[in-house]
Amino acid sequence: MSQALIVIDVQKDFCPGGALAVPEGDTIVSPINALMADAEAVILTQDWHPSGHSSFASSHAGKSPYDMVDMPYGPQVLWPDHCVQGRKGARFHAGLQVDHADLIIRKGYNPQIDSYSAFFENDHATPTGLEGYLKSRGIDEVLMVGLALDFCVNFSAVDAAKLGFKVTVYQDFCRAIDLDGSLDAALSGMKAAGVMLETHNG
Ligand code: VGL
Ligand code: ZN
Repeated sequence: MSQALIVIDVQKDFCPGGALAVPEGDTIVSPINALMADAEAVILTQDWHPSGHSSFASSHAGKSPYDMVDMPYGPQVLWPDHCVQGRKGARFHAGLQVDHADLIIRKGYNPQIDSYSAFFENDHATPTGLEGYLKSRGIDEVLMVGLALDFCVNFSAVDAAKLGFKVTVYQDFCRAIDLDGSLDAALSGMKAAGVMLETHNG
């Protein structure tokens, strides 16, 4: 079996001081660096939205961050503007050793649709290309870490399991946003999908 480490969205805007800060998001950077140093294959994802993206509350009159809206592809949380293409907040955390990466996959660049998952946009149909990349490299097993556990890690892990990959998430190498019970829902959804939730240092 060939395994890839997929590091989800360890970007400035998801760390303390960022536009959509995940509590303690920066504490996972050093442990992830150590994990990357020993991995067979390393893929980083980068949330990468055009300004005025439809997932931003600022793009919807009268709406505030964390309100819900109905999009053609289903319900969508509205976020503060974050990870805008080319801006500082979209950069990887400065301590992340990006030189370890074989591939950096960007997502969320389509103005009309959000993309939490590293594999599909939020319509669950438009592929990012990552499935083909992994399969053509002969990778059948993925280990996922990063931000945020209840959104992008969750969607990526569930999609990977549905696509037939063996999936492990190291929970202690992730941090969550935890919006209205989203963390508990994500943990049970991942378990139901066959994702193995593990603690690496525990
Ligand atoms: C994410 C909300 C919006 C994430 C990305 O990386 O979990 N969450 N965009
Ligand atoms: Zn985003």
